[in-house]
Amino acid sequence: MCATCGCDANTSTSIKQIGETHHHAHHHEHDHSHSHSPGKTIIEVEKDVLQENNLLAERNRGYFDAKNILALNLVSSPGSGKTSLLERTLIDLKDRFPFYVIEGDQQTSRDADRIHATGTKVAQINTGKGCHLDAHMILHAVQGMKPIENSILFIENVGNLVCPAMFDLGEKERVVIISVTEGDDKPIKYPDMFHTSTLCIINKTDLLPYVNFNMDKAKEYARQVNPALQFIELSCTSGEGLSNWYQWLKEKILVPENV
Ligand SMILES: Nc1nc2c(ncn2[C@@H]2O[C@H](COP(=O)(O)OP(=O)(O)O)[C@@H](O)[C@H]2O)c(=O)[nH]1
Ligand SMILES: [Mg+2]
Repeated sequence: MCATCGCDANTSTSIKQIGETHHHAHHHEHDHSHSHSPGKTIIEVEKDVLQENNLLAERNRGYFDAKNILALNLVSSPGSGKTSLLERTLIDLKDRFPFYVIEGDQQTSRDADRIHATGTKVAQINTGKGCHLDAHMILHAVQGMKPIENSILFIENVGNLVCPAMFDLGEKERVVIISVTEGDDKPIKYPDMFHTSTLCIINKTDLLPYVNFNMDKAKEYARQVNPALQFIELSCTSGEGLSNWYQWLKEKILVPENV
């Protein structure tokens, strides 16, 4: 039981490498010693869970750095377009760079199937009742996936603007995606996610004429919680703005490009 957010991530997770016959179901429990005096227990368990996660995240980061793997953690609410962005990116850039994807959802391998269809190696993590990925899950998924050196690993987190903000996965950068149908006030309602991200992608700009979304206001709210946050407006459907995302990505990728 993950007491940090009350979800059941650590006892109900399964990891599946898509496109391989071997399925690895992973279940583990964390043992936390803590005091049961009133008002104290939750704080201590939360500290334990996050401390343990942070240690594993640093281990992942060391592994990624040593192998020059650019790990990006994509976070958003459900439906803002994380998988759509990955599909477009992989189709457009897969011949130039080696990509890997880890998909996180509570149930199903629907997103992993979409990624697999682009010809990209992908693992699906199902968190069961859990509402976020953690560093331990990434460690196991990467061990099964064995990404090569000088590659890019996209991690699509569980759709949720709250809990994934607390769990460092060992990524190099966190990319938060919002879509114009969600309302421009999300950055101040869910500040932690925007505070811990480097880049904010504002997706579905093709729908701007039909929805009440003030672009300047959304950015202003986001800058209130993170003055250094960068923005890219795009539409996965029309393709508008995708070149800016590819440019951002290429500046992060310290890997020779196959041209
Ligand atoms: N109109 C429009 N729809 C989009 C865009 N990007 C994604 N969608 C749609 O939004 C829905 C959710 O997208 P998906 O990629 O599954 O979101 P995820 O849950 O964040 O991975 C799907 O029906 C997509 O076709 C976009 O730029 N414009
Ligand atoms: Mg998705």
